[in-house]
Amino acid sequence: IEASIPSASREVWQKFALKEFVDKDEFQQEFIRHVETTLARSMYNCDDLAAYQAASQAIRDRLIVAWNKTQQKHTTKDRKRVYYLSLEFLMGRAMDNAMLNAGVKDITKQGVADLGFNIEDLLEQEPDAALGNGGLGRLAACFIDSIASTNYPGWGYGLRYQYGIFKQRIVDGYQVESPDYWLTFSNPWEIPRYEIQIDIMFYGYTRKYTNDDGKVVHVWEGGEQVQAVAYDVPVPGYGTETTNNLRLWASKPTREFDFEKFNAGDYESSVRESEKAETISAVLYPNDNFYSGKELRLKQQYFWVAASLNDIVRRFKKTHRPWKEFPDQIAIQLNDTHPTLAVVELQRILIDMEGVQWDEAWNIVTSTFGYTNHTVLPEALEKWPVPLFQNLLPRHMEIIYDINLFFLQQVEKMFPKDRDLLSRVSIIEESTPQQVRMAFLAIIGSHKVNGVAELHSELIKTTIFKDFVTVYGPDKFMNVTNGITPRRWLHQANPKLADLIASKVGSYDYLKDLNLLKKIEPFAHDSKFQDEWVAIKKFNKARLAAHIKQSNGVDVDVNALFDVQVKRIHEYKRQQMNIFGVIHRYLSIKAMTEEEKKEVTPRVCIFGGKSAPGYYMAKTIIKLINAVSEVVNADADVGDLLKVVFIADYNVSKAEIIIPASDISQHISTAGTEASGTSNMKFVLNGGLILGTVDGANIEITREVGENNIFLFGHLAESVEDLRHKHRFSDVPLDPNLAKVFEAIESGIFGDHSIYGSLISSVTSSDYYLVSDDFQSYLDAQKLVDQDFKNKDTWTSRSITAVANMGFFSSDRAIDEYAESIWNIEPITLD
Ligand code: GL4
Repeated sequence: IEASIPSASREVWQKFALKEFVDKDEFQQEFIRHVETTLARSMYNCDDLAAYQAASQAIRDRLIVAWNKTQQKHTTKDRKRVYYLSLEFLMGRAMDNAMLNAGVKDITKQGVADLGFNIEDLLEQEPDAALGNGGLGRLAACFIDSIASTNYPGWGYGLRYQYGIFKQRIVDGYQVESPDYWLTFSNPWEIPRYEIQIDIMFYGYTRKYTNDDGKVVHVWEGGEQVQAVAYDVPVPGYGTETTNNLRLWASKPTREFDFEKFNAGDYESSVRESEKAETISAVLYPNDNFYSGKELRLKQQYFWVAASLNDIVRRFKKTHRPWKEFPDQIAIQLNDTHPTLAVVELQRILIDMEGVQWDEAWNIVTSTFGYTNHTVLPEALEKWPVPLFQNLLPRHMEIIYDINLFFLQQVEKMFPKDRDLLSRVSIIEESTPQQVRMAFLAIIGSHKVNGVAELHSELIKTTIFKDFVTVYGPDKFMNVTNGITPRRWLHQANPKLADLIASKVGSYDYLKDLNLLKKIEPFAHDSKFQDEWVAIKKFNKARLAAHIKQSNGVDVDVNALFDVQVKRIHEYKRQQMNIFGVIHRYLSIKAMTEEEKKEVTPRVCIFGGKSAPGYYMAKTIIKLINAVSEVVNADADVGDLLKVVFIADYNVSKAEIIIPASDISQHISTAGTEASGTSNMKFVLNGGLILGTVDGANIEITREVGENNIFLFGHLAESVEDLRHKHRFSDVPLDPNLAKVFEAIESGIFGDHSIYGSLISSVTSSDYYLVSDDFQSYLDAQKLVDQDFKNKDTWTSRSITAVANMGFFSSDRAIDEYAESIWNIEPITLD
């Protein structure tokens, strides 16, 4: 929109330009203004919810001022930007993060206190923005925090789901889902951009004709139309003015109403048709590491990708640069294969709409995109049936056939007559029906492909993408180990520990340069420092204990070892092994004399996590955990020696309470299955030690913190295939301790054992996840944990040493690596 104010009038604008509040008085003035005008309330009817809303409005206004400055600066600097395309942004709450990053928490806290409110109560009013499933979505949230905090010009693009990940309740031990309608009280953290509306088309047909210049022109027309409306969420960097943008798209009916139907007197159905448009962005698919080929999901993907690219291209065209400079101005990162259609959409825009020649266009496309792979699990790899694809996106299907043809010609030239290779690398899988392999399309359409931890990046080169290493050589494939933002996962979640660390580092600079944590290592054996460290852990455990009391009605002893496994429930993550281990512990305690019991390290085993609604085995695991919990917690023979708790509805806000309270956390996936894991990093950063397998980022954590400060067990990734092969051809030799656990379950002590039949037989018949193979090694590692926890001083020094060496796992480091080796962008500082 060209609506710039003439210079003569600008003085008035500048005179009254909004400023960010800098002290308590200014905050309070803004707060009251919002109570009285935005909310139309007063001091006579301002409850916590209203106070939360007014405070967030005040803080939001402040962010918008910084946001405007940032966007103006980035536009005038006119340098290369990155766009992070992710179908999931698991943001959690915004208010505390905004205050801390903008450095106004103390002002706000005091400000609301004077007005009769407690900041903690206000923070509790905010619903989580839960627009993601698990690690992949939370990684995107950490990454945009880091992009802003390190002053890179970058935007996130996602979908504004009206329903985030479902809410989980436990009824009779089972998971029950209910919708997460998070926008009930409106969302103060978003700015609707009703003026940014983009038409998106589906279905229809294609045709081609030869124009006056003799050129063949392809057109796509006649389909269903919907509109994309932008909602902007400001993303404030920590300790910097840089405030970037997260643009989320919502679907709306087009203004093009079906007048034909309307005039024919069918008013109702013409309205109904247009209302269907809204369902596109209505709900997040609740699967993690699992592909389910629903047409609406593909519609979501295209809707979001087409809106985002239209926006990016429109911005580029305003600079009047030639197309070949597109990749000098723009980098686009594909968070998994979900946005892979962007490759095809950009090629379509260039060749069909902008008249760029195929080869030049394809060069631009591949120089623009980078693709991050987040899983090797076969059931997670996206493949769309050609008939479905063709029907929804006919022109894109044609372009994919062409991309594939040119690619296969190139392969054929390099490896003549290798028909097998051609069929293995083809974007089209020759099954019935044929399928579009999205990961292959993403590789072919990008200049770099990365995995998310060292082992995972090696595995993609030697397994699922092996043939592409043959074709492109190894340099196209690289590793960028994941990271986490220390702002949310230390400063916000564990303020007392953050303060203690700052007292030794000398400042809070370590929150921007996490390697400075090294400075606390000399205090690992300092008894005063240790005492403070332990007191903070105890405080955090008490905070969690209070939560557990409130939600589960269970009393837990803060002196017990808190053993935590919180993450999506999945067979590959092996919560079943954990609960089998808990049963083994329970049986052992039951068999002890009173004298022997005195030697036991008391434990609280804490579980949390959601199962995909259709994942039967994961739901059975949740039921077993709850069944065991009921029996164990009520058993007077056991008392405080063992408690088992399943915390319902695990989400970002609960993670902020749970993670700082752990002594041990479990990251026990079958080796080679967990691409990285990121909660492992969060737990260690908060002074918890890990019990884990040699998998994902556990390996690099071990390298950084030292083998003495982590409990590793289990078979290595390299032996997994052999073991699975053996299981296929002979009986699984059942671990004797596991056999006892199964006997106990089958005896009915945890209720109707028939419920767990399939869970047990998955181990006894094929044991794909090697639960039995790893069980003894797991129990041994647990025994070591029990012993070591008794030696408090050593435990504490290990905890301090581990934290001191976690600098590498800042998402700032990960973002610097992406910026340098994939995006080729540089930071822009505001002044
Ligand atoms: C995941 C991986 O499972 C997880 O290990 C990784 O940490 C995360 C972010 O890279 O991505 N892949 C999928 S799919 N969901 C995930 O959480």
